[in-house]
Amino acid sequence: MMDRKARILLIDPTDQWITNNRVLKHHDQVMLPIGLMYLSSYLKQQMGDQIDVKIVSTIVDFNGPEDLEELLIDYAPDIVGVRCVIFYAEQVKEIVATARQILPDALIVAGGPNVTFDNENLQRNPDIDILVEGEGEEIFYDIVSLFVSKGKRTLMLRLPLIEGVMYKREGEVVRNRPRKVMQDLDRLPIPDYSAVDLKAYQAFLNYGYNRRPMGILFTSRGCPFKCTYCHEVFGKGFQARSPRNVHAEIVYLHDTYGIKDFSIVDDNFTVRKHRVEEFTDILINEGPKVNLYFPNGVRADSLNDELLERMRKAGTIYMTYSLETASKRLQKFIKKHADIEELTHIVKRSCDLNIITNLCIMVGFPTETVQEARETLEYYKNFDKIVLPYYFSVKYYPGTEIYHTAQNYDINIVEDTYKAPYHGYEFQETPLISRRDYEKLNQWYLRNVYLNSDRIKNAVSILKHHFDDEEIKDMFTVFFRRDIEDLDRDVLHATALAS
Ligand code: B12
Ligand code: SF4
Repeated sequence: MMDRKARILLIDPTDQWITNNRVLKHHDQVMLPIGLMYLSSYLKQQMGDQIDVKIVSTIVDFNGPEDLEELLIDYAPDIVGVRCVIFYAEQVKEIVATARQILPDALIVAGGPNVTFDNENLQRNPDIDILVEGEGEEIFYDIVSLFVSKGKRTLMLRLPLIEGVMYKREGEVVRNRPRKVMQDLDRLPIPDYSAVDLKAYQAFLNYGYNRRPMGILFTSRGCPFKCTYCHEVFGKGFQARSPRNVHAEIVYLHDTYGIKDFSIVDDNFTVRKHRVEEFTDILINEGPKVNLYFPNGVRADSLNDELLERMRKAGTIYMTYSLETASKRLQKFIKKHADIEELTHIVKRSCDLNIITNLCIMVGFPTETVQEARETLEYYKNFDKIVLPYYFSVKYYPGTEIYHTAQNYDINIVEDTYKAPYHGYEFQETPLISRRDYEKLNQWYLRNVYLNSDRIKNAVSILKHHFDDEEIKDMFTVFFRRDIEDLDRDVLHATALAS
């Protein structure tokens, strides 16, 4: 048993993602590290004052590697926990190596989506003691409580008894049985907002591209659909928190921190209509008055006019729909099975309700032809009020079905393409769509969709319902990757000239 509080440092590697530009660094989008905040609140609920937790996000809290070194020396954590997303694999490697060098005896644990899909992590990062797969709360608690009560040596010896971990034994990676996903999510405490500095996050753009303090809500885990390009961080079931439980979180964050803007980042929020109805009813009837954002792809075919209007009434101002492809053949092939007509209707309705409406499409699926890709891009002609007409290249992430079946379609996966941002130009070539084809499609899209002056004019007028001019300028600084000083001159007039 330790005779003082155990110090736990949790790190979210989040270097620049969108802007990739030091001058525009503060126009990068950063989300609160909600996964780590869940770990912290769960540990505090179970262990009370036996522990002290610090959470840092590298882009927010560090200006360079020396800041990490200083923190490791000053705080001297007993346990260092790192979240791994594939994009930051190199950053994770550096963080872990630095931690081991400065703190040779610390326990180093890694978790997060990339661990779940890439168990070579341990071979590549020998300084990691334990990898945690999938949901982390219960597993991390088992690890920390054993560490605190019995010390690192005993913990390492008892690892075979802990479900959901990977570790090395005599040079070999051992992967224990995975842990079952949590069924009753209502018993999870509210993520630990006391462990982060909300003000520091406001120096960056939040998940709605503004600088308001933003609460992040994860109201369900898992998704029952089987889209071939998608992950399975929380399994193929659907575990949902009750609407009352989610409402209590909103009230708490609103009353305690004055948060009025909330992003719901579930994989599939609308899968159970009655849950959405109950949740929106509670918010409409009991308040508080808040703005709801859905920045992840929502399936439009799980909505209808009535439900959408109810969501609007409950405060929804920002909706992102996921279509991915306008080809019915590919919808079937990628197992998305989205109803394209229904989506077209809901997206238009959403714009007419003055909701900031975004749509996601992707190009580069196995078997997709250039003609099909072009038809998907031309699908954007159905709309003239979309604020963010996203256009991504398909990323073949480890752990997904398209990754495992790529060789059946003669696709040689290039690691650099799936480690790149969705909106970068790194394209995974297929035998049917070359990089050159992709560049041409991209040019067509930029000219006809992204820089279309009518669309932008309409988008700005919808944005003005919810944001002030400064906030809209911030958004367009990201969209155009250059400083926007004057909305009329630098956005409306500039796009009119381009088209
Ligand atoms: C919101 C979101 C974003 C947001 C916020 C980014 C962020 N920091 O997460 C934005 C839009 C910025 C984003 C961007 C990207 N994202 Co994203 N994103 C998500 C999404 C939908 C939710 C993330 C989330 O908050 N989950 C909720 C919390 C509770 O879960 P969690 O963080 O995973 O934490 C739990 C466990 O993983 C574990 N855990 C996590 N860390 C640790 C650490 C330790 C020590 C332990 C013990 C446990 C542990 O315990 C936590 C509690 O249970 C996920 C999908 C998903 N369902 O998770 C994709 C996801 C994480 N994103 C993904 C990707 C690829 C990206 C991008 C790299 C895309 C790109 N190519 O540009 C960028 C990266 C940029 C960035 N800054 O991170 C992939 C990751 C795949 C992988 N193998 O790494 C996912 C899984 C989706 C997918 N396509 O498959 N994303
Ligand atoms: S893409 Fe969306 S609907 Fe498809 S499996 Fe992933 S989360 Fe579910």
